[in-house]
Amino acid sequence: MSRLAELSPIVLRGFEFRRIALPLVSPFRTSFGTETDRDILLVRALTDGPDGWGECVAGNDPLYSSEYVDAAQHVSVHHLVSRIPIGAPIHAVDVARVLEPVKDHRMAKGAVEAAVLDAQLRANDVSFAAALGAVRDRVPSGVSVGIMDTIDDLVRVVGGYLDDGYVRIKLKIEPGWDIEPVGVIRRTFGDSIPLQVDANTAYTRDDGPHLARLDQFDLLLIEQPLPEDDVTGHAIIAKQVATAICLDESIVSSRAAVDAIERGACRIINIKAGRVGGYLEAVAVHDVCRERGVPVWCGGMLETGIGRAMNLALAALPNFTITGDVSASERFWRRDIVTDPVRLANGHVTVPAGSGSGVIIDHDFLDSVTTSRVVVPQG
Ligand code: SMG
Ligand code: MG
Repeated sequence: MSRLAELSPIVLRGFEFRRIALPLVSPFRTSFGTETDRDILLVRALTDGPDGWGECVAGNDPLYSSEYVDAAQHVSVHHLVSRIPIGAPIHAVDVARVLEPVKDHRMAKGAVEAAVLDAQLRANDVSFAAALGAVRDRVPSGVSVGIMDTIDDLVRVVGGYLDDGYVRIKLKIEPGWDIEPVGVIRRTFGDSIPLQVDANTAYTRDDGPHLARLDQFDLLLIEQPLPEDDVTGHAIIAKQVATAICLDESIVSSRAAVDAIERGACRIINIKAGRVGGYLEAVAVHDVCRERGVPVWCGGMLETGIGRAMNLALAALPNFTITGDVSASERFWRRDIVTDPVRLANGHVTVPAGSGSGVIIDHDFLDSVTTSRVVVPQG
């Protein structure tokens, strides 16, 4: 049972927007581009009690979706936080409604809501997991593997993650990097490895017969083969391939989830809080999927320890029955901005149990990677 309704409100003094620069341990290549460094927007909800922290998952460039980090900060500073009452009692469950008149910008809204929710949960000494309705204290950990220069590189990298203990492998695919690499991984590591692929919208409605060639590899799912606005196209592809279609980019709200399910566009849904406008809407997506018998899993957006901790709370909800992209911090970062980064143990990661997101910010390191800071309203 979720404990959101029982929380006492908090009073905000304002927000801090902080940008940090963090290099990835290795380049991450998808069908839309290669990332080597992240420019991350963090939102801090300032209170007279504990502050709250939210992480915006918008990328450096508008390639995964139309959102990108400069735009997220601009809309947050100029259009979002001015709508949130300062100096008066507020409840995190009201944030989404207050921000609703602003169209889209879900990653920005999600980060603002997460910061307020974290502050409110810390003030109430309630964990994200308890607030969202988690039913597990650890979850199995899957890893997402980028497109490589060579198949030998891919075999080496996947082998390393399996040695680390990851219990599920997701391979990024694109036209020209699909049937062959997936086949080699299946043959090299055997039939028992849980394996899935993610196209990040790289295919077209004509590619059904080609994608059906992946059926021979007994994949858990094919994630987002077509553009995000082509729900009907996914329903067409779903009839041509035996492997389950899973949607990521297309699912921007619980309403979009219901629509995609009812139109037969997917049998599985990837939930990312940032993509749907926050953790509370993410729970709503979870609930509509659960009511319709559609299993979900928790996606990742290369988060630091802040977003990673909140994702783990979400991934512990009952309908998260498929292993998610909830990897250890060291998958992406040499050093995290929290004192106790997510670690892998026996293929699982632990759901934080402390107040709020449960993380403690490593302020010295955070300050050392900070590239800018803005406080609103200016005091
Ligand atoms: O955080 O483990 C992670 C990354 C998982 O592959 C991942 N995310 O479409 O699902 C996805 C991608 C988006 C990454 S944006 C560069
Ligand atoms: Mg995806």
